Parts: sequence; C-alpha cells; structure tokens
Amino acid sequence: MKVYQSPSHAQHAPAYEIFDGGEKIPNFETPQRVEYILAALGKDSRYSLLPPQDFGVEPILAVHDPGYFHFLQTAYAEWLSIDLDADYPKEALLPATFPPLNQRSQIPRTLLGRAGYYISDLSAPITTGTFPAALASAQCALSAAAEVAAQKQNAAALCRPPGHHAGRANASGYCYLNNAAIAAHWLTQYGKVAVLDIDYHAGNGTQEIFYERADVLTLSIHADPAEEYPYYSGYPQQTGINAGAGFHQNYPLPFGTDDAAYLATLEQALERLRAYQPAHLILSAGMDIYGADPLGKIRVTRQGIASIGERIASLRLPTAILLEGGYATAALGENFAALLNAFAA
Ligand code: SP5
Ligand code: ZN
Repeated sequence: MKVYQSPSHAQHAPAYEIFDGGEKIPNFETPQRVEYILAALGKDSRYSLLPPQDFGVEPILAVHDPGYFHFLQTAYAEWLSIDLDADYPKEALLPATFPPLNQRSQIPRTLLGRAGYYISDLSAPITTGTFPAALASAQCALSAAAEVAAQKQNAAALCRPPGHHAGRANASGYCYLNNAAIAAHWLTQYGKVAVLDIDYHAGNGTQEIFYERADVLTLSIHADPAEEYPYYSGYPQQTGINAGAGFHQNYPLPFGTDDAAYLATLEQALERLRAYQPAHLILSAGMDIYGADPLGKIRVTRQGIASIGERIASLRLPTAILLEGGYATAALGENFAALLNAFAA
C-alpha cells in the first residue's frame, strides 16, 4: 500500500496551545506523532512511503475561501513585520478576540482582527512553518486520493497537521486545511464520494463543507458534542440541508464507550455506506478513540482499532485513509498500523 508523507510536516511544531482556564500547555499535536507512525510502518514491507505529488492550490481553493487561504499563507510573516516594539511573544500568531455570529460581515484590516475572524479557538496557532506544513499535508491527502482513483487500490496519507476541524474559512482544533474535504471534493470528478470520520472529535469542518451537497455523503462517529469539543456541531439531528438534506449523519457516543459498543455503532454507518454506494471512500482516521488517549474519553483498544479497520475494509470500497488526531503519541504508530493492516491486503 502506498503511504504518502512529507517531511514538511515537521516545520509545524507550535510550542503551545491554550487550554480551558487560560492554561498554556505544550501542544499535543506534535511532529513526533508522525515519527512514531513512520517507525511502525517502516517495519512492514507491505507499505511504501512516498512523498506527495504537487496538485497545486486549485483543489484547495475548490474547498476553502480564498481570503482565508491567503490569510493562512501570509499571516505569520505579517505578524513578524508589525509592532516591532511589541512586548508580547511572536513565536505563534494566536488571537484573543473572536467575532460573535451576527458580527461576521466585516473583515477587519488589522491582523489580529483577521486572526480572530479566521481562527476559531486557541488550539490553532500559526507559526512560521504552519502554512507549508498544512499545504504539504493537503497534497499528501490528494496524492492518496489520486492513487485510489487511478488504481482502485487503498492508499494512506500521514496528514499533519490534521484537517477535519477546518471549515471553509476557519482554522481550529489543530486543523488549518481540511485534507479530507479537499481530497473528497477532488474525487467527486470520478463519482459519488463518502467520508467516514472516526476521529474521537466530531468532524465539524467536514460537516460544514459538504452540508448542502448530495454528492459527498459525510458520516462522523465521535464523542457526544453536548459534552465534548467541538461542542457546537456533531449532533444527530444535523443531517444536511437543501440538496444535502439526508447526506450527513452524526453518531455521538457516550464517554467510556468500549469496543463492542463502538463496533455496533460503526455497523450503522457501514449500512449507510453500503446503501449510498460511493465510488470512493475517504476515512478520516483519528486514533484519539484509543483508551489511553490524553484528550479522549472513549475506551477503544488496539484490537478494537484493528476490528474497526477490518469492518470498514470489508466494504471493499477504494479507500484513502487519512490521519487526523491521536495523542497517545508513543502508541500512535502501532495503533495506526493496526487500522491500516486490514486495508493493506
Ligand atoms: C484533530 C483533533 O483531534 N483535534 C482535537 C482538538 C481538541 N482541542 C480541544 C481540546 C479541549 C480539551 N479540553 C480538555 C480538558 C482536559 N482537562
Ligand atoms: Zn480528534
């Protein structure tokens, strides 16, 4: 199986994020995450690690707002160039002011105003290497999608930074460009696409991007957003609107969900996928459902992750498996390998 990976990911290594209560903590979404996956997959000759092809920016701008994309591209350099006598740190651009929902008609000129407009929470700092890493991450996803479309074979991408919380015009939750949405939209040129998101957190960015579309079925299994980040999206009654009505489904799970309960819910999602009959599947593969994850409260085991992979692979859909979250870093390599195993046959 081809596994796309770019060394550019390591350029994105924000030192910190801000947690609830204003606590400044080391960022959970680290370059080490991919290093552990490379170590695990490198032991198995079924995987060939490849650099991404360059699909340019057009497939990204087909999903993301051009003003937002330009902001991501230029914000850090602008941050360095202004307020040269500022007494605050500049290793990362992270705003502290956010627009109320009914005050989003004006995009301010000043950088911190735009940062609040385009960054939605305190876990998406922009550093010097954030844009090149996010761009390479999206190219890895596109490369996996292209391989899946051309060869009708499964492929994977070690996307870092992850993508599923990024909306059309906003970064949040470690995500800047929505790799799964970019790959899914690109694949629609070859027929219907489905996105199955198994990250612990609801795939709110992916939900938003395809919410009015029937050509991409989006399904997300995650911790109940009434209790967990991203809080405002991922509810079961949110099923799409207009042409997209009925083409999104959320499967919220309670804290403590074990392998058996997870797999039972997964079967419901698989039933939707079988009925939809997509030409291609994107799997947003967050490993933060793992029991020992420091950010998660679902209790799936490594054997459970392997079973999840087997169940999804049994659909026999050409599938692009994209890394999303997963913060039990030392276990991440073996967990991701356990998932991929069933797709590598
Ligand atoms: C891609 C992905 O998995 N993003 C996850 C982003 C989660 N960020 C919000 C974390 C809020 C955590 N609050 C934890 C309180 C622990 N005391
Ligand atoms: Zn997550």
